[in-house]
Amino acid sequence: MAAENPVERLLSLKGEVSSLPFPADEKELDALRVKYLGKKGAVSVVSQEMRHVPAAQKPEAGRLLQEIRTAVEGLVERAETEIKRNRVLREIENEFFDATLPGTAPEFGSAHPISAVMDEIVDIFSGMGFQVEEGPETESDLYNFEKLNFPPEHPARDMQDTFRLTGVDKILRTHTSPVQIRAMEKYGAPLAVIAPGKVYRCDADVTHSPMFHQIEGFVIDKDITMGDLKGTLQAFVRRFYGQDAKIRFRPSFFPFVEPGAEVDVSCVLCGAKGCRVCKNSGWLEILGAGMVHPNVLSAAGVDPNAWGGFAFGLGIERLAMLKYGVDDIRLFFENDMRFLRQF
Ligand code: FA5
Repeated sequence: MAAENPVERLLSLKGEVSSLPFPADEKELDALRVKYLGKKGAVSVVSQEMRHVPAAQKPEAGRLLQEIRTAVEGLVERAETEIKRNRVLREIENEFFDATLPGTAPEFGSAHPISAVMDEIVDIFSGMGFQVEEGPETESDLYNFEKLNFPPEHPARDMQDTFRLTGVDKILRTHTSPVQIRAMEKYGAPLAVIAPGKVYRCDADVTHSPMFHQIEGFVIDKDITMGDLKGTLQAFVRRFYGQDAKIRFRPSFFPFVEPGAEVDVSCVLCGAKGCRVCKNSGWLEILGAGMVHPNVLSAAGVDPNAWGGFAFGLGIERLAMLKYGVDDIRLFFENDMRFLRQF
């Protein structure tokens, strides 16, 4: 441009650009883009040469350059839109759509057996007058252990292999019993509560899973006896497994009850004759229970001299295993459709 009159050169480029044909397809559009806007394209070249334009002609040259650039960019943009629109129209024309073809039927799902068993148990206890409460799955040591009468450093804490969270002073709750404290603190006495939920323990084999479900149940009132506990559990088991189901209490220890018991149900799969699931004993342990310890009532702000109560904690997977004859707890969590479809 330095040799020619720059303004004339720009004027001729402007003339050329204003009569450019409209690109018919992507190939022509690309060629146009490269020819004018590419690194070595006409517009780029004249832009670089602007520095050689004499000062007096600079304003005129700058304006012309801007007009040229706007014209080319505008053409490219209109061509892009038009070409894209034509492509879509062609696709629609070529597409065949038969609205009379049958659709794909959606697969019907059903509740997971653990959810179904939980719902059924909650229904049974709701019918007896228990209210449903929930508590947090990440718990403090205070609610999971201390207020439940587990003294600090007491070996009873080892009974429940605890997952501790790093960086915060929290654990994953090992049982639903902390909801006893939370509910008593919230409502006081008298009270009848069931608390379903997930619990976690570092434990895994055919009858133990690191995440499993419990339902806590407890009643706080005046003159509550072990007979009330037994009657409530017997009524529940009959509703859940049928009229022939029996329960038996075995003495056991939990720091938050006194006396404490483990409760077995007669094996409904073999009619208590002995089978693989009940390990030929005719009985299967399904829950822990007992009379609420006075220290627990005090820790939750309930006067142990005025009130008493019973509590129990059911393992849902165990109840489901017995109900459906499942002999490996892990089947519930593997999500194998061949297993789940049976329910
Ligand atoms: C407790 O968790 C007590 N909180 C229960 C309780 C509540 C006692 C109120 C007294 C009063 P335990 O650790 O035994 O107790 O667990 C209760 C039930 O959960 C067991 O009977 C069993 O059915 C189930 N269970 C325990 N560990 C596992 C596990 N790893 N996987 C699946 N089920 C389990």
